Amino acid sequence: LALESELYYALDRGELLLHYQPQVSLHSGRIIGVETLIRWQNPTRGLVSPAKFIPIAEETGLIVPIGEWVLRTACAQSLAWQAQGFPALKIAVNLSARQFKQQNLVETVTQVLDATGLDPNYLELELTESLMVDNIQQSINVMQQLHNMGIVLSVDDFGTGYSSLNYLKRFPIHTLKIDQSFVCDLVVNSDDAAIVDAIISLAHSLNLSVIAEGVESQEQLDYLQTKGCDEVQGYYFSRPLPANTFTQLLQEGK
Ligand code: G
Ligand code: G
Ligand code: MN
Ligand code: NA
Repeated sequence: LALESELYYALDRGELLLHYQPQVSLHSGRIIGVETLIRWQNPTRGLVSPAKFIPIAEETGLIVPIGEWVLRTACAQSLAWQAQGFPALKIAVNLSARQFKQQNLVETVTQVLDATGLDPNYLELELTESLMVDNIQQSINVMQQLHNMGIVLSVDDFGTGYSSLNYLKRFPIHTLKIDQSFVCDLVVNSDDAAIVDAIISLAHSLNLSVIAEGVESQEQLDYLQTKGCDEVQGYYFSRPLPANTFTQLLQEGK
């Protein structure tokens, strides 16, 4: 069977699952958020990377039901952690272009929040730059509605897309996520270091919060801390984990 048709059944067959990666505040040193990352456990193919199947899901439109499942499952999981007595964490969910352009996106998100009972202030939606600048006025409109609901919006992979600083000012954005490609060689490559510095300064000048992705070493962490980066995320703290393993991580931090 082609990957595409297998993906079609994956959701029904319960082959899709979510991993969760902690986001750590550099101000408090505590876990304050979690990014939701989808995985596909296929019986014959094994673990299929989202880098491989998300583009197919986008092309076929399967991303719409899949994305809705991700959103619902992540919100429910977040609430389950709160019910277990852990401090409330913001839960970040990646939105792809196709989802963002759905006429009923705001309605879908509203329904999921109503159904799960999650406080919208704890939901963060990650958007990419290219997705936002495709139809500026429409994007601002949708983002403004989500923002008005209390949902937090962040720009994922920041610096790799079309960064128009003019648009950035007009979008109701809360956080810039520095792409991991800049963090990777931060310590050895002065260009990358300069870019990271610039993104942190830019974010703070615009009153935005900034999180660095792909942090794998103490040296990277030290650098980011010195430069005033607000949050970090990466293998240095934890890989993306299944829900039960993430629960253990929260338990250890208690
Ligand atoms: O976790 P990993 O590095 O394998 O993710 C690869 C890519 O897949 C990343 O760009 C990530 O943003 C994307 N991705 C992971 N989970 C989701 C999801 O639930 N929805 C969408 N649209 N993209 C996701
Ligand atoms: O596009 P997005 O930023 O959502 O994708 C995040 C991707 O980065 C996920 O696939 C996730 O598994 C991966 N990731 C998370 N932390 C690290 C890290 O420290 N190093 C590397 N190389 N990848 C990471
Ligand atoms: Mn992301
Ligand atoms: Na990213």
